[in-house]
Amino acid sequence: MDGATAAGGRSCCLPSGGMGKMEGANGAIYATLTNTGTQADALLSASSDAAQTVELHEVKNDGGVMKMRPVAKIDVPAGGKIEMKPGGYHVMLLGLKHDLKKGDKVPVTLKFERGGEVNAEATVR
Ligand SMILES: [Cu+2]
Repeated sequence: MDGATAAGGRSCCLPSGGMGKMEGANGAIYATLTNTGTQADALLSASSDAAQTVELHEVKNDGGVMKMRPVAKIDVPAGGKIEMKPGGYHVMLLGLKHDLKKGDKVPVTLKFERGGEVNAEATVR
């Protein structure tokens, strides 16, 4: 895995400030998942000491309103890659235990169906 980055400190995966109560408590990690194998894999879950709860989320356009929702897994096709980005898939950090500043490193463990656990570090941008 490469290119893990995090945007912390606010409800960053919402397109606008619609959920003020979340501000300062949540963050999202945008990672690029690359599958160099010949069999499909899937990201099943993620965990991090930096937050109370970590979920896999996607953002869907629901009747013109962008909403994020948890997903059970994120499929990564054989030889393919998934680029998480604002407005798409992200690893949601709910209830950050510390304020995150730009440049801070957030450890995250990603658990894959085939690949097992992968430790990564996300840099707050
Ligand atoms: Cu989210």
